[in-house]
Amino acid sequence: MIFTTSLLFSGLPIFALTLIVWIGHACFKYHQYERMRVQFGCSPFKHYPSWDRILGLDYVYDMVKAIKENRFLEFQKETYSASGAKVWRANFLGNRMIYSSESENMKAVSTSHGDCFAVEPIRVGNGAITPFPGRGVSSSDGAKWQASRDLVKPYFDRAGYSNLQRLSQHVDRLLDKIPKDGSVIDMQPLFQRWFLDTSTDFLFGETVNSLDKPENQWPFRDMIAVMAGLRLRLQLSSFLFLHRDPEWLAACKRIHVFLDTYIEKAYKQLEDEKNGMQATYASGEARNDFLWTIARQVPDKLELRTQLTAVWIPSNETTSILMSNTLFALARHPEVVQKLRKEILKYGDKLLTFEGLRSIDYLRWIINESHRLYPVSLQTVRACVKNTSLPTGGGTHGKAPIFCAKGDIVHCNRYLMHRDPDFWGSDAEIFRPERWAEVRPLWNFVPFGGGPRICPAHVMVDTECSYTIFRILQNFKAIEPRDDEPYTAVMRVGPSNKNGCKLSFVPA
Ligand code: HEM
Ligand SMILES: *[C@@H]1O[C@H](CO)[C@@H](O)[C@H](O)[C@H]1NC(C)=O
Ligand SMILES: *[C@@H]1O[C@H](CO)[C@@H](O)[C@H](O)[C@H]1NC(C)=O
Ligand SMILES: *[C@H]1O[C@H](CO)[C@@H](O)[C@H](O)[C@H]1NC(C)=O
Repeated sequence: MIFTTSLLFSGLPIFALTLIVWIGHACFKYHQYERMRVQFGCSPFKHYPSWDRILGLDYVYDMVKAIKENRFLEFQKETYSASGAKVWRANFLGNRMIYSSESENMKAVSTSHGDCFAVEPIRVGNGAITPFPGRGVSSSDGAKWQASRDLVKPYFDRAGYSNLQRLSQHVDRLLDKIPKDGSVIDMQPLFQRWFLDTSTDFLFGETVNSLDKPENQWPFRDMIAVMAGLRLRLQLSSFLFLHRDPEWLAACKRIHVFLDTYIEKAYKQLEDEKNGMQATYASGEARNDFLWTIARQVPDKLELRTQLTAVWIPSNETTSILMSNTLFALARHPEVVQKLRKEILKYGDKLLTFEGLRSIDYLRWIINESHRLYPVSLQTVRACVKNTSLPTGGGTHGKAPIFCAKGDIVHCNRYLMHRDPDFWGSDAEIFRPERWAEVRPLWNFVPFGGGPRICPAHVMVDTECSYTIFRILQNFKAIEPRDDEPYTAVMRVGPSNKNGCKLSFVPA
């Protein structure tokens, strides 16, 4: 007892000294921050009303709780209304986080102020996605990013317009799996298998055909583990070193082995090509998949695997979720289905082409409306790498420029922007494709981001989605919802519906 008390007393001065130094340091940093803010001509802006302003533990706790309870989207809404602003900041484990649902800030981060922001510090710098993808197009900045972007761009520019022929066989298989007797089917897992099949076909030149052979779904299950791990790792940010996850590493390893099989085959075919043997698919058609397009420019196997994963990772849980959400909404709006079916029947049996699909306005409105209400990617997140300002969010009216310091992490929230009644009107929460007849939202609607880092797959995604919806409604005249649950987002890397998409179909 005497021992501990004396220890306590002898420890006290050191504790007090540490505290004083620490408080002094915090004051100094605050002072510097304020000085820079004024220098940049910026106004103060709101702080999230948390009681722990040092580590933000109450905020962290609330966020983790919301994710666990599948209330992350509601949490986003609540935090914005709690701070009473469209732009605010919070302390998250010692990092200053800026949250914005203003389109002007989204635009600045993505375009004009782009060089003040980076993704590497949040995706690679802290080890969040190493040992997974290394530095490819979605995880690098500067010259490395530009080189990777140049490497992958030509494929996507072409694929958006030209893959319908190959897409059709996957959609045929999907249509086969939809019951014709009206029995209930959950479309979400079916779309996931469909997407795994199309994306392995387009990216690696060979489909895993999981629609016919569900046991081939394992990369999909490993990817779920990888993505779920990733989300946690991204959230943990600077505390990542505390987190060890052998399961996650094992899933990463299996995915690597999976990719290496394709890579080795591509290298082998490149060798054969030198000897005059053209690389073809089983059908006899010349190879033109993503891997094949980039393999000849990337002779290093590790680098090639990195470039592949950096494209494969952001593709995960995207197109499939977009399609599932679209059908979820369609099933609940029979009048929209009937109107769309009229357009589809009007198109008739003509060969379905990219231009043909683009000519059906109502189909495009529906897909935009689905992107708007259920954005597959919730936010654009960037680390600030150079002191700068953002155009709006400060001052008494929340419209003055705000200061963004090096090290701050900016979150531009798409979900709230897409449902902002100030822009979309009082029916912002309602699925109403007709609104696209008038509205021209520019930066208020950015499902794929914008500027130089816009999703390179955006044309391909919308083509695949319109094609598939077209084919489904060509074959079925009505879609009925078969569960009463509301859309409940569960978070992996993006949100997907916890209850899936249970429907029944009426054949045409
Ligand atoms: C519904 C489908 C999809 C949506 C909504 C979507 C959305 C996005 C968004 C918002 C970004 C970030 C843009 C930014 O940081 O400003 C992005 C980046 C990216 N997406 Fe997609 N995406 C989808 C599907 C895909 C698919 C299928 C692929 C690949 C096959 C893909 C590949 C990429 C890549 C490689 C990047 C990184 C680009 C860069 O940093 O330069 N995406 N996507
Ligand atoms: C950036 O702003 C911080 C204040 O947050 C300041 O301490 C630092 O000196 C500034 N850096 C530059 C290069 O001006
Ligand atoms: C759908 O949204 C995109 C932006 O992603 C826009 O360019 C396009 O005009 C919209 N389509 C229609 C038919 O309004
Ligand atoms: C990726 O993993 C997700 C689960 O998060 C799964 O739904 C999807 O099929 C996978 N897709 C690809 C192309 O790997």
